[in-house]
Amino acid sequence: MTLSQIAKFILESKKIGITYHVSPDGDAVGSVLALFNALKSLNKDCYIISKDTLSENLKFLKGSDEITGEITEPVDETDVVVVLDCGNLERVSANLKEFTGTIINIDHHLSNDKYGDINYIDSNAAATAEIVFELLNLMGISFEKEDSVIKDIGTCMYTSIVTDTGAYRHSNVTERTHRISAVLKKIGVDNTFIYQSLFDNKDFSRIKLIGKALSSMQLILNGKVALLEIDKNFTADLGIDIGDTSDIISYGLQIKGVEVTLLLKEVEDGVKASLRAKSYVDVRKIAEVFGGGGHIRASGIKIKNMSMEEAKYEILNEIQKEL
Ligand SMILES: [Mn+2]
Repeated sequence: MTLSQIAKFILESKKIGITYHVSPDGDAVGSVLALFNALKSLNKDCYIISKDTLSENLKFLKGSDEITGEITEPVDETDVVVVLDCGNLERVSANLKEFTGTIINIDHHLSNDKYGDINYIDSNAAATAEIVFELLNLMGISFEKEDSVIKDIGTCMYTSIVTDTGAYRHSNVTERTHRISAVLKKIGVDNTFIYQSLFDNKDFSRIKLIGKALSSMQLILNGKVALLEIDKNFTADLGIDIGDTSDIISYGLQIKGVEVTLLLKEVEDGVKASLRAKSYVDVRKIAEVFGGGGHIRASGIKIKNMSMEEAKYEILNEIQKEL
């Protein structure tokens, strides 16, 4: 189905659930809230499904108070569920097992499983919000005039783009990314406010935690790999959960000569690994060896029933092959 047909299909639906991937990041949340606010402005019956609650730094987005973590499956009479920014069914932040309506899967992950009844995957999009921007245009939402509704929708999408491009520094940025950003800037979206809300808004304890993580960082494989290991006891003395680690892992790539950063986090039933590459290693390929996925320069893995030591050995072995 073309995006234009998908736009029409959504507009012809009666009750629309919208969801994203578990542990939603700025792209997931921004994309979902952009679509939610847009459909509301068109007087459509829609709502957000989310097993997750939101991190504090995303609560400035319009509609974020709708995300309570309490609606975890489609409500009665829902005919369509739109899943945004999620590569596979296991990672959807909604229980869709009993759902008999239509699942629309809109995403930009190259490793997307095409689990929807309708799938629209554009891996050239730096953020899922780039696809949502086109979808909303096709729904007749105008980004010409500056009003508060359209500015709120734009703020959601700009947040998505800033998040997934590392504030425009990653190689996924295209001419389209800047063109959409320019349109959003023109309708009054406040880029400084968004950046500061997202990144310059941390608790002091978070900075201390980053410091602790960085002080244990190691450089290995001839200085090409930065390794961060976070075991279960890591935050015990700080009394806080480590949560999302994307801010921590990005430090590894700031080091001269480093190509890959590997962050290992010990969890209840195994190990979570995050990988980032600077310029040539395909970390999505490495993640797929272990059943994970993501993007070429940013990917993730969840390995069950494996110790940190084993996971480290296995993943570093794969990284070494690509260096
Ligand atoms: Mn994304």
